[in-house]
Order: sequence, then C-alpha cells, then structure tokens
Amino acid sequence: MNDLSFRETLHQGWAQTFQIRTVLFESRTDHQHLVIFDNPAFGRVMALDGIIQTTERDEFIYHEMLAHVPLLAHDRPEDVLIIGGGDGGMLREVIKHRRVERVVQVEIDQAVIDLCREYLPNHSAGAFDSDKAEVVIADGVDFVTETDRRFDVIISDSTDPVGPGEVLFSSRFYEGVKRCLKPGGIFVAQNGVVFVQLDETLVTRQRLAPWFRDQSFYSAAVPTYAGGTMNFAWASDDPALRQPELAVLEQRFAAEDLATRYYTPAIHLASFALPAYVEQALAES
Ligand code: AG3
Repeated sequence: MNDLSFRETLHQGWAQTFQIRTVLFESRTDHQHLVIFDNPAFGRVMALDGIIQTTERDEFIYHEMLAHVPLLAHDRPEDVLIIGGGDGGMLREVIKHRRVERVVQVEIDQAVIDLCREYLPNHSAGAFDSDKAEVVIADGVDFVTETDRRFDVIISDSTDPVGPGEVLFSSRFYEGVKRCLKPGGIFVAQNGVVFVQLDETLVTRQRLAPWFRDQSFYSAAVPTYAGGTMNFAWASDDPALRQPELAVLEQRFAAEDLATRYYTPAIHLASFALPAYVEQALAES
C-alpha cells in the first residue's frame, strides 16, 4: 500500500488496485494487518493482510447470499452460528429473520469488530446490540470442536485460506461443524472466486465429503472479489434442501418481509447452477 493506492496481493501475476482517498485506520491487530480506507468507487473498504474483505458499495451481495440462501432453505432456522464475519454484515442479515431466535458469532479478532463498528457502522447497523446475538471471541475450530450448543445453520464468513482463516478450510473444522449441526442442518461457507481459485472449490468438496451426504456450491458475482463469480460451499445431509420449491421460498421470503437488493427466490434457485468448467472439474476430481 502507498499513499495513493491499494494493490491487492491475492493472486499471482494479476491484481486489482483501489485509489485511496483517505486512510481511516491502518494497523496490525493481534492477528492480522487491517486497513480501512475510502475509495471513490466503492466507498469505505476494509482489507486484511492485503486482501479486500468488504466494501460499503457491494457488501450486500455477499452478505445477502451467504445468509438468506441457507436460512430460507431451512424450515426452522432457530439457532444460527456465524464463524468470522467481524465486520457485522452477516449478523445484520441473519437477525433480520424472524424465525431465527439465537445467533452465536465466533470471531477470532476483537479488533476487527471494534474497528468495523467505528469505521463501517452500516455493516453491523446495530446488530451487535441485538438481544438475539451473542459474540464469542475465540478460534472457530476450537469452538465447533468443543461447544455443547447445536445449530440449524452454520455460516463460515471467513477470509481466504491464508493466515488466521486457513484453519477454516481444514477437515478438522468441517468435522466440528458436522458435530454441532442439528439433524437437518445446513452449512455454508465463503469459498473463493472460482475462476481464479478453482482448487479451493475442489479441495473443499473433498474435505466436506466424509462428513456430509450432500456437498455442493452456489455462486454470486461480487465486484470487489475480482475475477468472476464467488463460490459458496453448501453442505447438508439432505440433497432436497438445495432444491426447494420456488413457491416455498417465495412464501418464506414474503413471510420474513426481507428488504433485499440482490437476493430473490429466483436468484436463490438459479445460483446453484454452475458453469460447465466447474462441473467438469468437480466430476474429474
Ligand atoms: N470475507 C471474504 C473475502 C474473500 C475475498 N477473497 C477473494 N477475493 N477471493 C468477507 C468478509 C465479509 N463479511
């Protein structure tokens, strides 16, 4: 990073660059390097260890798709677990659901929560003060391996598999997720931009397979996760959960009265259709 621009360090041989209008915060936390700056095109932008995590302009796509798809696919999502998600955008979307009674969020880095509440206040939009929400500062793998709590939906809102987020793509983590998911539960996870991170999808599917009868992916294009569509991993023991009736989704969506800007029940169903090159790579791996 220099005074004028931020160049993302995520891929080999190619990068996206953001003009910096103002740096609002920059420092090392106990776990990672964190910067929040203002950009003319995307508003406030937060990056961890050189990788763009979220921006004010396009965060709704990611947060709506990772929250509403599993929550509306489930018939009684009362208990929800969020792993990561320190900016609070995921918690904001999850607590909107009336059927959700309790949300536990496990974030490893308290500083991410504190700094995002201060500099990206529209992400959490008060969600951390909700009666439904409980925040635990802990390692996500330890939590899912040890907790007595059980959940209907588990959402992994992680960084890429480098640095503190790497363990959230391990077999041990998926084993723990399975352990604390109730029967009929659904697990979803950020899984990288598939065109440039195809291996992530293939490795995740392999590591989920021992623990879940059904593993799949759905996707959405998030502009600042550059390089194409982002894949979200989906795992459950019931393949029917990813093929709900459109009428059922529409009825639940209407009953929840969610005001969305990306998610619709039709997008929900369509997002499980994967490009041929991804289907082929999965079939061959
Ligand atoms: N965490 C996912 C960021 C992934 C970016 N990586 C990439 N472009 N492959 C987002 C946190 C939002 N709550």
